[in-house]
Amino acid sequence: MLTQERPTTHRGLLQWVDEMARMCKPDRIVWCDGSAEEAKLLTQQAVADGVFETLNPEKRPDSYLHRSNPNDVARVEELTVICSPTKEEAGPTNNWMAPDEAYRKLGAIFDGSMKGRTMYVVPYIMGPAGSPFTKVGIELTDSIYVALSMGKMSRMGKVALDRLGAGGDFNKGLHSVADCDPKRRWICHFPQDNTIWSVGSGYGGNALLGKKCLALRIASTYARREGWLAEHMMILEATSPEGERRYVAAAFPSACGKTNFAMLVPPPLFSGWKLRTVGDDIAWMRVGEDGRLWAVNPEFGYFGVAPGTNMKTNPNAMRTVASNSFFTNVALTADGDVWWEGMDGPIPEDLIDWKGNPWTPASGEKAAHPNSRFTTPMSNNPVLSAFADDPRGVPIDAIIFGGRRATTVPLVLQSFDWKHGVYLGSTMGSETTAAAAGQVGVVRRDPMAMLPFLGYDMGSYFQHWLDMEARIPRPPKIFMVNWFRKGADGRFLWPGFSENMRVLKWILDRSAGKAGANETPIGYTPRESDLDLRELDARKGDVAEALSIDLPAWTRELETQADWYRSLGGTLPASLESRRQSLLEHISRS
Ligand code: GTP
Ligand code: SPV
Ligand code: MN
Repeated sequence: MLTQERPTTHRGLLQWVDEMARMCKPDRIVWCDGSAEEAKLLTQQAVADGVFETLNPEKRPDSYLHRSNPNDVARVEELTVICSPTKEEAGPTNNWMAPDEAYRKLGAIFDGSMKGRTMYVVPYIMGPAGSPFTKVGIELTDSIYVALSMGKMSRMGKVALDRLGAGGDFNKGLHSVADCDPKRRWICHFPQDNTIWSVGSGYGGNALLGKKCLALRIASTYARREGWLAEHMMILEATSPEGERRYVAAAFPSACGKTNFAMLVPPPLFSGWKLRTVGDDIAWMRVGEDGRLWAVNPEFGYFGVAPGTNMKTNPNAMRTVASNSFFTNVALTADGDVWWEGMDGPIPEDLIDWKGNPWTPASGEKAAHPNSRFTTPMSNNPVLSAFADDPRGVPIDAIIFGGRRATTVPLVLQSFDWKHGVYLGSTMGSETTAAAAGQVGVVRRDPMAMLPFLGYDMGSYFQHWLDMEARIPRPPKIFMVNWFRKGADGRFLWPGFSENMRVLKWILDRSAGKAGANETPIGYTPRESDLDLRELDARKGDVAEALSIDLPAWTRELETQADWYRSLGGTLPASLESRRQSLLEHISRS
């Protein structure tokens, strides 16, 4: 219920809310309790305010369209800052600002930014209720869209205040859309204060502070200190026809296939397999008493890429967003439903594009923004794992790194050992996507898919990964995949999506010491005969090309990795650079 009563006796929380309200000067303060009645009232308010457009209740029950400011459609990496006490702690891959300067600079923008608006106090937990993994956050926001989205994406409201109690520690998140001016937009993280200040954007990872800001940037600093891992990884459960249940965690950069992989539907040949989603974006992993690495998904919902999602590529996502979902920057059909590029069927007539203008295919622009997204609770997912909410998490058998690489990187590669796996993750490259503002399609290093999400120095992060080996008596095996390799004519060599099951099966078999492989200078790859390729619809020669290792191309790849490693400065673990050199020598001898 909307109430002016303050539903907590936590003095630190009450004082902080008062202090932030004195700065931002909202007209009203509303404490969110996360109840269904509250969500209903806030949604009605959002519709009345024009923040949401109600979709056709027959086609898309309980669902709403949101159009963001056209200048505010993706994460902004240049404006994302780690405000640790020293620049060295943020490291060479992060933007850094001195903490007092950042508080001053953003404070000036926050000052009076909520005049005439409501400040929502949004308590939430990241992680299952009752889990030792779980962290509490409070987000103060003047965006009703953000408050409602946090209700879908996290366990929000009373559950968090209950967990916090009268004196527990919590992440202090302050968010205001302010005037949504890109020149006054900043996403600042203060790991030493467990604080996030985000201003000038209402979009996804910039504004839903539990997600990338807390669960990755801030959590990664805790993870390093406390000996665990906070990673940009999906978590997938796979039960074989024999009933063996196994788990993989996969780190692919933004818009490179995590949600799709997390909801994979096996092809008919593998119909005896049961695949279930644990998480689609973030994994927190700790060493369990049994010596294995256990993972939880700290989120409660999915903020997924809409374009390209259809009944063939990701039927489970289509079913997940069939109702009770928000859609941001997609197109609107004449009968009040949503549409995006790549959806099933013919292009509907009389579409309204993501900016709210009439659209036809002749207009030469996309109807849905390439980074348009759905927001939906995981409880909608028809293939949700029974363990998605388990406070203990799930034990990981294989870690998979993957990027979007048109050339060089084979369909799948197994590392020789943990250290080599860390090397593969640390040198991962991927073509940039629409998930972040800036140029799309240029290859950049995105180690462990964490370049935009690490809260501290990159070299120290690699050392932390290396150090984890000694802490995990029964470590997962480490693999690398690339669904995106292209032939000379520019088409994908591997059909991807449900066919990725064939690669997953090899990965699971290898992790169990079963399937065969070819030992190459850069790692183990399957021969065609090691993969189950029966009934695969692929052009002759394509799979062999997707699997192939082009040693001259790998020589160039390893040589360019030298610049990347050099750019990381003195904290780069020496063993990684020597690994790179020995791999180069290995290639030249072979
Ligand atoms: P974020 O939410 O930004 O972290 O993205 P994500 O990693 O979850 O990516 P997602 O699964 O949403 O996929 C992004 C894009 O990649 C979509 O357009 C998909 O259609 C496409 N994609 C996913 N899997 C495959 C695949 O196996 N092959 C090909 N060719 N495309 C894929
Ligand atoms: C990503 O960019 O990796 C996302 C979307 O998952 S956002 O929440 O905007 O970060
Ligand atoms: Mn992501």
